[in-house]
Amino acid sequence: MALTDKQRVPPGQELVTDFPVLHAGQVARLDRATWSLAISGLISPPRSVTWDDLLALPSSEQTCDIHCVTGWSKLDTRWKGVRVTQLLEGANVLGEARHVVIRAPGGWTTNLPLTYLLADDVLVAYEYEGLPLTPEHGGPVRLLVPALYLWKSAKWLTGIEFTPDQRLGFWETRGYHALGDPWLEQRYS
Ligand SMILES: Nc1nc2c(c(=O)[nH]1)N[C@H]1C(S)=C(S)[C@@H](COP(=O)(O)O)O[C@H]1N2
Ligand SMILES: [Mo]
Repeated sequence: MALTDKQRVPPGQELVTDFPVLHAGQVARLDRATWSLAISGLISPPRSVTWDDLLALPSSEQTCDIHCVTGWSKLDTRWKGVRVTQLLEGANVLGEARHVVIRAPGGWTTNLPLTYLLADDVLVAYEYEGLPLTPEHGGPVRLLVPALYLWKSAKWLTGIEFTPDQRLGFWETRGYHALGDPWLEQRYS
């Protein structure tokens, strides 16, 4: 049975119809021609994925709900990109890998348990609502992790590092929850 809109909104959240822009610091202006995504750490082989590499991979479209820790949720957002599982196909994530550090420019990071990164709905996204992702929303390429608060969905994605241990990221070291499940209202630690 389909959920009602109300059932799709986690506790303490309000629906919005606009798309707020939120981040620490300045909007990063990354050029597709020079952008690359470093896949490193406990993975064999490590790789650098260019814009052309990414476009050459099978793409996926996905509609999902997003939830920001500041209290807004947005239903039925439509994205296109490459599933992380697709991106990592053929690579060998080493047995000791349990967590990942997600990197963006300026030293910004966020952390995820490996299992959350490898979920089916996690996308390396480059289109939003049928248009190239704007710099304000993380273009050319951002991570999309629908199961967690939106701060885990790194804008201007430049790195995924596989680690044995949890390494708290930018917001997580500033008091945000290490995991950030909106259904459990894991806002702060
Ligand atoms: N690189 C980077 N990504 C980031 C952030 C940031 O500060 N830097 N902020 C996060 C936060 S707190 C939120 S709520 C979402 C907002 O995404 P939006 O601006 O597309 O709504 O981006 C996340 N991704
Ligand atoms: Mo946020």
